[in-house]
Amino acid sequence: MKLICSPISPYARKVMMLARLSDIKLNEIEPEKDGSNGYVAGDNPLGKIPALEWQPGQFLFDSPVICEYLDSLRDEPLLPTDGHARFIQLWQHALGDGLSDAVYNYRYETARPAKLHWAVMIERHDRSIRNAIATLEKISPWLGDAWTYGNLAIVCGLDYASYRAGHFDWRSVAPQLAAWHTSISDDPIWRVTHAYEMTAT
Ligand SMILES: N[C@@H](CCC(=O)N[C@@H](CS)C(=O)NCC(=O)O)C(=O)O
Repeated sequence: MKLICSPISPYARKVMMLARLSDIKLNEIEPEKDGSNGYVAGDNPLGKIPALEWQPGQFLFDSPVICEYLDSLRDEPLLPTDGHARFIQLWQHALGDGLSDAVYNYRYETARPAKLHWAVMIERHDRSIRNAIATLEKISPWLGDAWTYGNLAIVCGLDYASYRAGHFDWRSVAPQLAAWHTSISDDPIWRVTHAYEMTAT
């Protein structure tokens, strides 16, 4: 299967990690952006990555949908079928993705020329980043040391925050979360998909 992706995208990286974790070999293709159309290579009408060609010429998106699909191919899916445990994982996954969303939005607000900055929106996204970190710090004792459905999104969100929202040193306000992140990141799957040092600008 072809995956249109880049490890810089926390959403795509999450999919790349799950595929490696599940021994699913994907043909990973890094697309070029096409102006205001975004990424067109994946035939995603929204112009975004990741997109997975799961049937010839048919692409799945967005990343939670791709993750559920890949997870369903596993002998033992990460996402529990049982109601409560399942929704805890989906909630954690959404929190990790939500952190990535806030960082992404913050980044694009602050990347504009200074005269176009909209202080209210910058503060709005910054607030979401800080609140997501505060919530993650509270739940960090329960996250566990395995790659769960939720943990994949949370780790990708945290790394993306370090990369694109460096104005906020989340480790200094969330020491338990920082310790958890350090221990779960000591893993080849984390290392081979971590592209930020090479490309940081
Ligand atoms: N909710 C989507 C978000 C995907 C997304 O925003 N991807 C960004 C890369 S990090 C993108 O493709 N941006 C290109 C654009 O919007 O032009 C998902 O989970 O897949």
